[in-house]
Amino acid sequence: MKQHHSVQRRRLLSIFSGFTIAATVFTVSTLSDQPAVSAAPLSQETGSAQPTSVYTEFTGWRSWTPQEGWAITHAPGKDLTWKFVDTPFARPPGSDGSFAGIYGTDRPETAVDTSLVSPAVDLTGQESPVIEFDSAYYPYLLTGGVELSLNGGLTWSTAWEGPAATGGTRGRMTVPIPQAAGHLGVLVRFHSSGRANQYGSWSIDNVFIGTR
Ligand SMILES: [Ca+2]
Repeated sequence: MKQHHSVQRRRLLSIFSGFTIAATVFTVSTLSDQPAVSAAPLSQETGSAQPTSVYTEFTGWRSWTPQEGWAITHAPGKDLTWKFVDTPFARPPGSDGSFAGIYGTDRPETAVDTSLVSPAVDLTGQESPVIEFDSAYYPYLLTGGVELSLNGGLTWSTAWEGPAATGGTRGRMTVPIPQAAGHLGVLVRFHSSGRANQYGSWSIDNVFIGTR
């Protein structure tokens, strides 16, 4: 078992060169809770096994344990991260059961730089893919955005930026991602940074990636 883990880690690190620290977090959290088959969703080698869409309701997910090929990453020293909860507080419209959230009340005045990263999606043959998600976004000192990677997590580009509206923004978001059309191994991450305070939070549920 030990030997198997080390093999998986080397493979992930090679995919994530330039992204070493976050890749280590990903590897540890994934391998401790997931079967090995879903520990390498980012590899181009396994492209034929990538789903052509992802739909995740986070049902039954708890605390800091992602499932189904999702991962949580955070920058060193910044330890307020995404977590999975089932609570009325900050629940997005359209959400039920568990959802994913970041809450400044958990660690006020903490610096934040965390992402909830999707499994790799095969968008070859798709001309008009989208990302959809239910969102309750109250930024205050936080910022939030949805980012795309077309190279296994080496670089990311912004697909959606959380609006700076006073009082927050709630509802189902639809984000066209024509820049990812035709690509294999597309990764989507929900990235939040900034500082936590008692008002800032971002919650998401019912994430879809693919073509409707
Ligand atoms: Ca849910």
